[in-house]
Amino acid sequence: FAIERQLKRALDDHALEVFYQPKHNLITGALAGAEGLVRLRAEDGTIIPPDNFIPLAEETGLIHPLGEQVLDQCCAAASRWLKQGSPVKVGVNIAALQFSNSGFFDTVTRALKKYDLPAELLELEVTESALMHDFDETRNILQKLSDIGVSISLDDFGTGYSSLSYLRFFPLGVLKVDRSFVKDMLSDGQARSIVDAIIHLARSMHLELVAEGIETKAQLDALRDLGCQEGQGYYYSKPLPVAEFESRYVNMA
Ligand code: G
Ligand code: G
Ligand code: NA
Ligand code: MN
Repeated sequence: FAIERQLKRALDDHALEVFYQPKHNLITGALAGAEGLVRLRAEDGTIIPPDNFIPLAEETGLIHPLGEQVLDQCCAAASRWLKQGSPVKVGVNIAALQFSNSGFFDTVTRALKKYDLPAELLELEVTESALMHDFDETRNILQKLSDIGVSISLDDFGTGYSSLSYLRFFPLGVLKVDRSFVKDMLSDGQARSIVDAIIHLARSMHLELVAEGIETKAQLDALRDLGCQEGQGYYYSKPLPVAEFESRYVNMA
């Protein structure tokens, strides 16, 4: 109850925070994008992580205003960075239920317009379970978003229960290799083989590939050797408060 009350208050006050984790080009080290990750600040100032309130938001319907506010903040940030001379593509996590809202497409286009953000600088990160929700309706919405230039990435790839036919059915632009494979790939040949296979799959289907959860130089080197071009993880940076992300990555010239 305490968390629900604090979440409602944060939504009323538009006080949710979004942290940003950089995505990097693994070859050059250059910034390749950012993922927005929502945070709730408790009354005592501590940060409540999303695993503690996203499920609650889904049960109570608060996921809809939450999703809109996160999208709004991410578009505002990307637009500000663009105006400062740093185009950074921002990834926003979308919960399954958000697709069941018939206004979702309009919500996205309204946010782009509000901040004059080119659709190419927005990526929506969806999980396989989100896609399993309402197959045809979800595809229609994603197709319309893809048609206007928004890219769709499949998050936590390899861990869901879906089949590879999803890759044909949905208009995907990016696969994100789940961090469990990256975590184990140096000690477990099977995890390494799976990463290798996903890299080949992405390349032959002309999908971008992002490795998640890179924590060590050895993992970075192994991913690079296998031909992976982009990634994110604690090795580069944990998710950062927006001011810190800007001071580290955004050119203020
Ligand atoms: O930031 P952290 O690694 O603690 O995120 C935990 C989980 O919460 C991840 O699965 C992430 O995708 C999810 N998450 C973070 N921000 C959002 C958000 O804005 N919307 C939704 N639906 N999920 C989010
Ligand atoms: O489900 P999704 O991929 O959106 O989850 C992102 C989550 O992963 C966030 O909670 C983020 O804090 C976390 N994360 C980001 N980089 C790393 C990492 O290198 N190691 C671990 N263990 N978690 C990470
Ligand atoms: Na994500
Ligand atoms: Mn993920």
